[in-house]
Amino acid sequence: MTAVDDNTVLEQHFDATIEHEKRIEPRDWMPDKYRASMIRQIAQHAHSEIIGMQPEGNWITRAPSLRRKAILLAKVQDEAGHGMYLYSAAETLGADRADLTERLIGNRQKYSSIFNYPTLTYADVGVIGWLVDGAAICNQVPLCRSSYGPYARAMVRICKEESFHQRQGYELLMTMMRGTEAQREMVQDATNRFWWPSLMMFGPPDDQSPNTAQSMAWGTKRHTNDELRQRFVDMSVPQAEKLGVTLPDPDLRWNEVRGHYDFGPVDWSEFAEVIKGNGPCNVQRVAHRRAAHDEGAWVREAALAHAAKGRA
Ligand code: BYC
Repeated sequence: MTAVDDNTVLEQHFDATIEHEKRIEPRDWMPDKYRASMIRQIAQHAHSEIIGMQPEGNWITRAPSLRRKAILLAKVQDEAGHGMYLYSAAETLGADRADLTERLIGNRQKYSSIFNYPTLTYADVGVIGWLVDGAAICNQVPLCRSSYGPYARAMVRICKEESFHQRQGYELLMTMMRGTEAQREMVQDATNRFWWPSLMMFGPPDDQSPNTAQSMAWGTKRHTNDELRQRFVDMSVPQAEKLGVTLPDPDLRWNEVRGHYDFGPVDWSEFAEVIKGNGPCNVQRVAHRRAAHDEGAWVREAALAHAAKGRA
């Protein structure tokens, strides 16, 4: 058999695996483009978890009570854990973790746009739990069925923890809404600031999403960006009503015919600016990550020296 025949057989086996909804595992042959796309998707997700520690971490030292501080510390640590599983999942594809970090701090790989917005009050911690973790769950639960095995399995645990995060955010907001007028205003203000950026988390509209069609064909994406955005809006409206906050969209209304909520236009020019690096906090987020990486150099050196000594 020639090399060309070999490749055809491998490709047919890969296609059949995808068609039968079976998993691709690290030892399996996969097309180079599938490998590259999975590294891209997993790295962007891992970077989001790591950069996502910053906006909430900003409030750890100023949490309003010991209980809230313990909860927030645990949540931020969970995000670090998610980042670690995801970098490990990327390594199963041959990616190098140090190289991925270099790409993040060199602005050569993306992380979620949502983390480029500032957290101005403690209500932001609650709204991030409610809306940002809520959007993440909406996006990531279907990814538990990703065709790439290690990513799908990592997603199961991550989604369980994200669900818990979402509940803690909602509980914090419920408590604030039962508090003073000033606290209710803080919750409304945080909702106003985070609503539209949360809708942007799902990515560009389907007709402007270069990766969706191929990722759906490979089973590395199970729904389109617009489908998931709609699902999130439908899920959030009753939650906002129960909470007693108004979502900042005058066009939001139930559409009997579609069986979904209609909503107003997302400002895609703002999204484009944020992913280009021009959001309110992009520079600060990457600089902070770069400084932490530099300051941790001695720890990496010590760990490597210890490992080398163990082998000697
Ligand atoms: N921000 O063709 P498209 C979390 C990029 S939650 C920045 O639609 P795709 C957390 C996209 O990467 C957030 N960039 O892409 C939650 C692509 O650029 P590249 C992380 C975005 O891959 C709470 C280009 O735009 N979750 O971590 O089909 C607390 C065109 O887009 C964004 C995940 O990453 C955005 N919002 O779909 C703590 C889940 N949207 O890569 C942490 C896994 C799009 O070609 N990822 N882009 O340079 C996914 O599901 C998909 O990758 C996306 C994008 C839905 C994000």
